[in-house]
Amino acid sequence: MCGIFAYLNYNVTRERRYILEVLFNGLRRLEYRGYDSSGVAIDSDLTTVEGNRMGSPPYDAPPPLVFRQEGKIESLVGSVYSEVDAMDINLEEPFLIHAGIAHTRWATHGVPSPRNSHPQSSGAWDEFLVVHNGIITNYEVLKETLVRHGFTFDSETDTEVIPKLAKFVFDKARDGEGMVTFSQVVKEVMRQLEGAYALIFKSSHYPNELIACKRGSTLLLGVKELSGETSGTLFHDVKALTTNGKPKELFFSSDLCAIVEHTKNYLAVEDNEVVHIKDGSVSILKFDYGKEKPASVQRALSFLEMEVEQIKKGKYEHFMQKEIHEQPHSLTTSMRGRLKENGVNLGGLKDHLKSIRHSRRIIFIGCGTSYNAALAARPFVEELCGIPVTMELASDLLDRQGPVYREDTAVFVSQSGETADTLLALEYALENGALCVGITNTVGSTLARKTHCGVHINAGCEIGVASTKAYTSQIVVMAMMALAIGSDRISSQARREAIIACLSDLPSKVTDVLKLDGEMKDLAESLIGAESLLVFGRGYNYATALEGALKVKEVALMHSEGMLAGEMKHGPLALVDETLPIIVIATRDACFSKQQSVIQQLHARKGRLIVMCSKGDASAVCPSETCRAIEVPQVADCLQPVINIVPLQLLAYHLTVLRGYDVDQPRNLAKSVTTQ
Ligand code: UD2
Ligand code: GLU
Ligand code: MG
Repeated sequence: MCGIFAYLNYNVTRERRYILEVLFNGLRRLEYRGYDSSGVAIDSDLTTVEGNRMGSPPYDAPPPLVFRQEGKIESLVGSVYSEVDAMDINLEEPFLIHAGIAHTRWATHGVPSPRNSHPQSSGAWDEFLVVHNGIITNYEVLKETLVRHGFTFDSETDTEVIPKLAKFVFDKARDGEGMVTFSQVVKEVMRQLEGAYALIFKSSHYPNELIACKRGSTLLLGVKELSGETSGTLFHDVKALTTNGKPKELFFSSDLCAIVEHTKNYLAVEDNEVVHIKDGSVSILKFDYGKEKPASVQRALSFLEMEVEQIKKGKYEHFMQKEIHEQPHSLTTSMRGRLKENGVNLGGLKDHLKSIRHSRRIIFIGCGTSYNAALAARPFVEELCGIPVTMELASDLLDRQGPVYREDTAVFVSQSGETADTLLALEYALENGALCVGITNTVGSTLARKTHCGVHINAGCEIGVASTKAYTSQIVVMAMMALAIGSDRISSQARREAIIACLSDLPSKVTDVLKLDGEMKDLAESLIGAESLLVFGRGYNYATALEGALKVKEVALMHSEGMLAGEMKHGPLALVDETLPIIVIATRDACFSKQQSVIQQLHARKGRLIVMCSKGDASAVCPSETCRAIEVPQVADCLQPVINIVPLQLLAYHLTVLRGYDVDQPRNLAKSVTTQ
């Protein structure tokens, strides 16, 4: 949901057109997260502006150009170029230094409209502009105060109080002492704000400067040095980037996907830090609101291990399709360097294994697909670790305020690491003293930072809103986690070795199952008109049933339910007739014969059956000619969910395309659900 992108070039000449394109491209990279409107702000020059506005600005620097639009980014791009043309603004004008900001909005306060889009403004002349991700919870009180001081509000957003507050603070300080720095203004603004947010400020009182700060939401700084000298250095001090006049480009974004094509050197801004870019140098002040004086902090840049190809579609039509087909590769990278012949090595957990083994219970906490991945992991975690595992949907745990104890290990699963409900549950578990472990795909995410320890799944950037490769990598990472926790149990050594052998072979087995693509397209064609779809699974594949049904629901916009086959007779059987398609997962494992009996019972009630079975089993499991079979390669029972989900992902994908819906950005859904 929602995104921030900012671009500052320092001592390197960039034309206005180039700057705009960098900003637009940044927004395009954020598009997959979901949004409903967008906007940008860049600099003008006095001559162009005076021709178009009355009066003169209350300061020397020219006011910025602000463009906001509802709908897709391309509609913003189109309107910017036509407005620029109408205003006779020179797109070839060069800037040796320039600070531009951009935003994709996911409306929380006020309908999607140009007026409510960001950048939000301090008022006439746009002295302060702000782009914001998140929610300001005390905006009503702040608004009342500002209105009393003569401010008038143009939008319905919570955000608008921020630039207005900045102007208020600025005016007051200037009337008093005369001088106030940009970071002092923002520090004072931040002191007043409550809620979760990431912010970028641009101001014509501080030309060519940017300020970024955050609390809760994610914000990253990318640094690209253009003088060959320091390139190739993976880590350097931000301080080293100060004072020298070397040409560089700086980027802020809420998402590494928007930064990776420019630079791999980045820094994750932390809560209560105010990051100030001035004269091309970066300084960071950290506020401890108990104390008066902020402390200046030194931080090292991290090196991003992500390839640019990951954010492009390549030969595929859609990101979801690409990500499904990428799974042999993403699973390989998830396991890289972590599998040993007779054990696993998870750098992020090794110092905590002892405490986890001593915990009384493991609680898996997640939402949506991540919850399903944890559910797929539950049986083998229980088996290999001998610790009871309970499952929690994050929102439900919070609603109930369910008991969490110091003796618990709480494992939080989230692809983005920013899922609001999961993060709130994390806070709750931390307060209750549990050991908190994260499983996430996003380095630098809030989840990765706030958990005591964890494992990055390293599946690569996932752009399709419907999670596919992250799901299979999450399961594989949790399998490795179970192997690591259970590694002190001598009795299960042989079982662990068999699972490890199977893990190394898993990517090639996924390559095999992907060959079902054509068959799944064919199956999708036969289901286009269906109103509903049921998926029955049990044991290791209960999660597969839930996740398969979720995929169909999410992208193909078809009603679909995953069900525990053991519950069939307690209700769902009433739905069965000749028209309702039912997928039964009956691959070989300890539940196989029970699933055979489920198939028989559904057949007896003339159910429209589709059976997923192990290779070679089709004729044995299909009770009639009309029953379709999906034959999949067989792997170790506990890893079978990684294989079995793939045909269902393909089915959901093809159903969506055939039904004519948007695969990568399904209706009403966002990639990272960053609000409650
Ligand atoms: C780390 C490096 C990897 C490579 C490798 C070499 C990072 C991000 N990873 O991978 O690039 O150099 O070492 O051995 O630099 N963590 C949490 N919560 C989470 C996820 C992770 O606290 O939700 C912590 C984890 O406990 C560890 C750190 O983050 O301290 C990195 O985790 P990882 O899984 O990337 O660790 P590793 O050793 O595989
Ligand atoms: N709460 C703000 C608004 O509704 C920001 C939403 C966002 O994160 O995009 O404008
Ligand atoms: Mg999801």
